[in-house]
Amino acid sequence: MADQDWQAYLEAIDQADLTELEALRVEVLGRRGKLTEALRALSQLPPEARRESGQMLNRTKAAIEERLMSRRQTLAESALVQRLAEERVDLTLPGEPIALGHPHPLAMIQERLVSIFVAMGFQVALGPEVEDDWHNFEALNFPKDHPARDMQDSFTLASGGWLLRTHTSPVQIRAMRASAPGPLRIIAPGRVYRRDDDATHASAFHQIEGLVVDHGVSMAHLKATLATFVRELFGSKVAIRFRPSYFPFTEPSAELDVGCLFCGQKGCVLCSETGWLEVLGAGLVHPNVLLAGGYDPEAVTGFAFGLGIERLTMLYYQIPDVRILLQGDLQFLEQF
Ligand code: FA5
Repeated sequence: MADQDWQAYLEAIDQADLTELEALRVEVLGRRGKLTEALRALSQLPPEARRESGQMLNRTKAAIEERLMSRRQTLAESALVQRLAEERVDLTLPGEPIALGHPHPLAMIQERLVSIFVAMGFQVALGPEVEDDWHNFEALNFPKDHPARDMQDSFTLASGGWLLRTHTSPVQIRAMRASAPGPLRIIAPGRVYRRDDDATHASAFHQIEGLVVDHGVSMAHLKATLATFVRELFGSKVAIRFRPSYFPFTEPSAELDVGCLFCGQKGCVLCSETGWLEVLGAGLVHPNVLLAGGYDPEAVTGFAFGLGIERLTMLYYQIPDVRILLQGDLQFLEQF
C-alpha cells in the first residue's frame, strides 16, 4: 500500500465519530487489518526491502495508533463538554415548594384569647399540671368527700396525694399566695385532665382561668370584663346572658352563654334547641378561697372565671364535634 493511502486513513481518523473510529481501527489494525496483513507479508520480501518496508510500516502503525488515541480523546472531551452544557443547572430557578406548617387551631384561639385579656391589663400566670389535692380542691373550698368533687372526676397518681389538675383554678391559689396582699389581675392558660370521654368532653383539654383581686371588685366588673371579652372575640352583635350557677370557690356563681352561632338562636342540635351555648363559668371569689390565698376577705374582693378553649374554638370556627380537634387529621387541620 502506498504512503498516500495510509495518509488517507490518518485523515479519515480525524473526521470519524466513535463508531467510525472503531471500524477504521479494525480495518487497519485488526487481525485481518490492512496494516497487520502488510506486516505479515514482510516475511516474503527479500531482506533489504524487508527492513526498509518494515521500518516504514512500523512508523505508520505508530502514527495511526497515536492518531486513533488522540481522536478518541478529542471525541471524549467534546462529549463531556456537550453533556455539561446539556446538564447545566440553573441555580437561580425557584426550588420545589416546601409545605409549611402552622399553629393548631386550638393554639391560634388560645393566643387570640390571651391577647384579648392582655390588652385589658391581665398578666399571664402558669401553674403545674400535676397538682396536690390541696391546691386543686381543698383550697378552692371543696371539702374532702364533698359531693361537688364529683363534678370533676380526676386522674390520681399512684404516688400518694398527687393528681392531674382537673381545672386551671389551682393557679388562682398559687398566684394569690405569690401576690397577697397586693392587687392581682391574671389569666392562666393551660392543659387540664378529667375522666371524661364523649362528643363534647375530652379527657385532656385546655382552659383559661381569670382572676382579679382588689378593693371593691364587684359582679359589675365581672360582667363588664366578660361582655367586653365576648364582643372582642365574636363581634358586637352576638347575644350574651349570665345565668346563676354553682361552684364551691365562687359565691355568687354564674355561667355565661352566647347566642347560638350555628342556628342564629333559632334552636338546633348543637344548642340543644335552646338557642344558647354555654361558654364559661364565673363568680365572685369565695371568702374561704381568699383566705387560702393569703388575703383578708374583709379587706378585698375578687372575681374569677374559667373557660374551655376547645369549646370556644368550636364556636369560633363553627366545628360541631370536639374530637376532630384532637385527632391530628391533616385534612381537617390544613383548612386553618
Ligand atoms: C370549671 O372547671 C371551673 N374551674 C371554672 C370556673 C373558674 C368557674 C373560675 C368559676 C370561677 P367547668 O367544670 O364548668 O368549670 O369547666 C369549665 C369549662 O371547661 C366548661 O364550660 C367547658 O367549656 C370546659 N370543659 C369542661 N369539661 C370538659 C371536657 N371534658 N372537655 C372539653 N372541655 C371541657
